[in-house]
Amino acid sequence: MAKKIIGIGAGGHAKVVIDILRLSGLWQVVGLVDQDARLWGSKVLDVPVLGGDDFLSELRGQGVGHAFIGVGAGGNPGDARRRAELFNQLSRAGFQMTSAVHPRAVLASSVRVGQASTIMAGAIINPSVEMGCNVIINTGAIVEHDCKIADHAHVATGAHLAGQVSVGEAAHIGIGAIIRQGITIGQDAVVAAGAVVVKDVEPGVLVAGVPAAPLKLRSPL
Ligand code: JB2
Repeated sequence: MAKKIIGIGAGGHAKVVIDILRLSGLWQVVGLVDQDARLWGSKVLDVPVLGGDDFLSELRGQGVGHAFIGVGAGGNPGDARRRAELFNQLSRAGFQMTSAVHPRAVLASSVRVGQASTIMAGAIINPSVEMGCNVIINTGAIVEHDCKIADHAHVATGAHLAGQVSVGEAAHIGIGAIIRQGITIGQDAVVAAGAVVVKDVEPGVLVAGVPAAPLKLRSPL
C-alpha cells in the first residue's frame, strides 16, 4: 500500500517531485504546506495546499510520517540555505524524508544518494559519485565519475560536471554550466547559468561567464 507523504512548498520544484513520487507507485502525496497564504486551498497536480508550516505538527499527529522538501533553489543568495533549514526543521519534527529518483535517470550502481535528495529525468550520474543529503540533480544534468556533491547543493538543469569535481555544501551550479575535471566549488558558491568553470571557486563567491570569473562576494549566509 502506498505510504502517505506531505511536501513543503507548492511551486515548480514541488510539482516535479510529486510527479516522480507518483511514478514510483510507492507514495500517496496527501498535501502540501506553503508559507504563502494565497496558495492555501489551491492545488498542485491535484494535491491540495493545506496551509502553512504550522499545519505540519497536525499532520504528524494524524500519522503522516514522511515528508519531502518541495522548495527548490533558483541560485539567489539564501535559497540553498533555506532548503537546509527546512531539512533540519523536518528532522526535528520527526518526519522521515524520502529521496525521489526519476525512473529515467541513469545512476551507476556505485552511486551513493543521500536522504531527501531528488534526481530528475534524464540525469546521468556515473560511477563512484558520492552525494550528501537534500541534493538536487536536476533534469538532464551530467555528473561524471568520482564527483562529490555535498549536502543541500543543487546541480541545475543541463549542467555538466566532469570527473572528480567537488561541489560544496549548499552550492548552486546554474543551468547549463560546465565544470572542468577536478575543480572544487566552495560551499554556498553560485555558478551562473551557462558559465564554464576552469578554476576552483571560493566559498560564497558568485562566478559567471566563459571562462567563469568572480562577479562579487556574496554576503555571509
Ligand atoms: O519555508 C518555507 C518556504 N519557503 C518557500 N515553508 C513553506 N511551507 N513554503 C515555502 N516556500 C514556498 O515554496 C514559496 O512560498 C513558494 O510557493 C514555493 C517555491 O516555489 P517557486 O515556484 O518560487 O520555486 P521552487 O522552489 O518551487 O523552484 C525553484 O527551484 C527549482 C529547482 C525554481 O527556481 C525552479 O525553476 C527550479 N526548477
